[in-house]
Amino acid sequence: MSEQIEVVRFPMQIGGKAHNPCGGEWIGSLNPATEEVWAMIPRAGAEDAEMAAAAAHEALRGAWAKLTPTQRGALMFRLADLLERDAELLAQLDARDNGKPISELRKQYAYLPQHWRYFGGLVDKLEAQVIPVDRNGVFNFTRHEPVGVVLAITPWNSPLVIASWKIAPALAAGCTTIVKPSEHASISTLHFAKLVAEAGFPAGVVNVVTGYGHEVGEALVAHAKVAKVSFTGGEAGGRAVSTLAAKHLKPTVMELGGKSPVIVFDDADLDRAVSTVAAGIFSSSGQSCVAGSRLLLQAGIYDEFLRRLIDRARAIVVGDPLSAETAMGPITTRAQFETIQSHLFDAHEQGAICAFKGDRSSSFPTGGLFLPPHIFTGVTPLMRVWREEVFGPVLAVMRFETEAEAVAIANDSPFGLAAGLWTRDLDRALRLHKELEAGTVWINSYRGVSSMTPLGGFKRSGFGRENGQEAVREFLQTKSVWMEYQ
Ligand code: TXE
Repeated sequence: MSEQIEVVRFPMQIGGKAHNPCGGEWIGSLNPATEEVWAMIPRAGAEDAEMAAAAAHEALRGAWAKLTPTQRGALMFRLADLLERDAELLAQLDARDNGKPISELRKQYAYLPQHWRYFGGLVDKLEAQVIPVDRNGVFNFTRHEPVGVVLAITPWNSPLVIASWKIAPALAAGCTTIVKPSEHASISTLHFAKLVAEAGFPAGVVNVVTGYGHEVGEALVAHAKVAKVSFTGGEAGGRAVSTLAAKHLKPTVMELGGKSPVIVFDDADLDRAVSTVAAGIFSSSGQSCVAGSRLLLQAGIYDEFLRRLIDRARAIVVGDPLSAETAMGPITTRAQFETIQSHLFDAHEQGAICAFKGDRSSSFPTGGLFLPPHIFTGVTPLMRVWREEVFGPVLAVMRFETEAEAVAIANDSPFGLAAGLWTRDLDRALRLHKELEAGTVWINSYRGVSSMTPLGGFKRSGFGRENGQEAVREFLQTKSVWMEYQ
């Protein structure tokens, strides 16, 4: 803690200006690789929330609405250029703030400008309808209007990417925004807010307010000027936010994680499947909403697949997130680290067999929130490691015999975010993708995400969609206009 004197303070951005917390309090942001404070973020409260809501609301009917859609799109393109310019800086910030490996961050930030260009390109293509209503002398048409001020509440695992999944379509719809990033990883979003100002967006279009969920987060959710909330995070936070939003009759988009199954049939391309299954669970140290954390192997390939998967997992370098060779960095927060430890403890207690436990790179100094990859076999359907989201590098494996059995096991979960399917049999792929209860199904692939196609959950994984044109529709409301003539 003595290091705090050295660390940089990152102000919020409200109404186009740098803004320090009204209450004067700051939160230390920890580098999970060292568990030392490396930066300070504002601990915002109700007064800051009020200022952000006022700024966003003023811009909604004011400067933002006065621009033509094409002009709004042009600003989003300019922002994309700045994101391209600062991609390496943003990757470096996140690597320190949430511990994601730099190699993975560089890929994310190389793609992010394209995301902004996709939504910037949609702004002036939101066409509405002329409806031939069943009356004479009536001209009826629809308009798509922005829902209002959108609050984006984001988690720590991919802070700016997930914020962009929410803000870019909201801006494309003509909304203004307030982002409340996770208190554990706010820095890249705070830097992003500076780029928004540099791009020339009118003041108040994007505001970033940092602090704790139960403090400023709740103040923002309840605020009368906030029209809709888009949330990504855990089930407890999601339930608190959607309950509060419901109390104020506010709609929400919820992305709440999962326990996604990956089914590998005997006829699968094992080389591709093994490396993709490993990346699907161990990338980001398993701290990914779509992590493929339940592996179902058909009996004929079970032993061989497991052997190859263990070889693959053994080759994963766990260590310094800033090293280009690192494939797995630390767990982002101590609370999450301890949650994962409790899952590991319960897995052993409930009789699962730890078929593999990896090791961290010997070149990395001790300390930090590092956890190696774990693979459990001998898992049964009621075990916690099979049912609950671990959000860590922990894979649970089960054997199956038939197609019907695989689908039944896969669907026996309260979650429904994603599912993977490995087979060379086209008939089977076409049959089964419909059976799987998941918002995304990857066939002979896993974890592909694009700005252009919707992402979201079935069942308790959430509701509403991010990405694709559906994401813009989340932030539009339709007006029906009637004109009579003689
Ligand atoms: O997330 P939280 P946590 C899962 C994962 C993990 C668990 C908890 O299983 O173990 O969630 O993680 C804000 N009002 N995922 O506790 O609390 C909070 O400040 C307003 C899945 O870190 O859900 C942060 O900005 N805001 C996941 C955001 O919600 C509130 C990604 C997410 O934090 C709030 C991360 C409140 N009452 C964790 N409570 C995914 N879906 O990808 C919290 N927040």
